[in-house]
Amino acid sequence: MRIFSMIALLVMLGPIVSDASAWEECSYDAWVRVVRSDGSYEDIVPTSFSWTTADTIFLQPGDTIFTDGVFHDFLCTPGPMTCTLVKDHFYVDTEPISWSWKITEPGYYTLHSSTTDETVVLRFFVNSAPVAQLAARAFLGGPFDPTTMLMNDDLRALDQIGPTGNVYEPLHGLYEYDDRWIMDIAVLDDHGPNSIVDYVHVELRDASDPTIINAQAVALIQRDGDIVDMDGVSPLRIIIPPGNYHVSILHRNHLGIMSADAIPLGNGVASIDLSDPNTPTYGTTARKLVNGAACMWPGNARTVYFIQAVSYAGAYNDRDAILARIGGSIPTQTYVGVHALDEDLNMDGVVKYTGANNDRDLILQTIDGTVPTAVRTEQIPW
Ligand SMILES: [Ca+2]
Ligand SMILES: [Ca+2]
Ligand SMILES: [Ca+2]
Repeated sequence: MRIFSMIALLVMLGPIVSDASAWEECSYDAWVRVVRSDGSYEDIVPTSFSWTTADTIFLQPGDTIFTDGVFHDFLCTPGPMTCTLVKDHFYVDTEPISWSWKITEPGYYTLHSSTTDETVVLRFFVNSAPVAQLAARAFLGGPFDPTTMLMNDDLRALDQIGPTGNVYEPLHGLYEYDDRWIMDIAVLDDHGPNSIVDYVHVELRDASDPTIINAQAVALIQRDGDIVDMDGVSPLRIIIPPGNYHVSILHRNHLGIMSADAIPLGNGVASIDLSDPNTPTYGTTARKLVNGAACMWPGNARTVYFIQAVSYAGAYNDRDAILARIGGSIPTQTYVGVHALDEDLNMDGVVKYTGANNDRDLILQTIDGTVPTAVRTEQIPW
């Protein structure tokens, strides 16, 4: 959890105000407008310059606070906002001075106002960021072994997993890359069934309109299916206001899944086991049943933005991606990458088109084998 130190932004009124009427004038003239990244806004007018008055709002990067008033001086201390002077009217009390404050860290911001004899002070406090903890579980069908009921961790053992979560493009649109998604390399040591298999991508989606992605994070998945934070053991921490959310699990070469239900997040650790066939998922046959375990469908060797699918033939098919990776003409060729490769569908560290443990067969299994033109589409709403 990130806890920010208190930040104080001081707004000082002109030096000549020392009687009660001046405070009234100031409180009347001053306003604070919060403009959201989507362009919507709300005004927060301090109703009383007293420490008992506080407005608390959740702000994210992209949001901006504008202040306007008869203030004549500012002090901006380094913190989770950057400030920019928009319009400066030093020593002119009759016209407002405008500043904008760009939010650079998500969190609950509390505005307090107060006065001293000659100074109006507006202070923005940043509380600890609202962090939901999620203990989710899922299986990736490609590396899943039905005899051990664990996933293989060959990519980890072969040193093909890098220490940064920025290993692949976002699957469902843009996300802000975050320094949090870097791990200590010791996380990739052998931890038995808790060893790391790969990165996954977790989305929290809106309870009433699950096409809306409210928050997303990079996470790690252990051999036994636990989805954990960058320390390799803890429940995933996601910055989001408390509420109910659908949970989506995405992986770079599997079809993503989303919980059918919105689950409460924000108080304590929320759990959801999407490897349990009894936990309902959105859509139809969103997972592959293997020996009683519900696995994410493997075979997405080629990612096409937004609508993920596994196909064997036709435009952007996944089979051709494997063929191209091994050189394009000799099917018995194999390819061993330095880093994890999307075409390595069973995640054993080798891209293989034919023969034992080849990657191509997983595509056929996912599209049900008999009709090569069949396509399996990810069951996540758009
Ligand atoms: Ca575990
Ligand atoms: Ca595909
Ligand atoms: Ca492989």
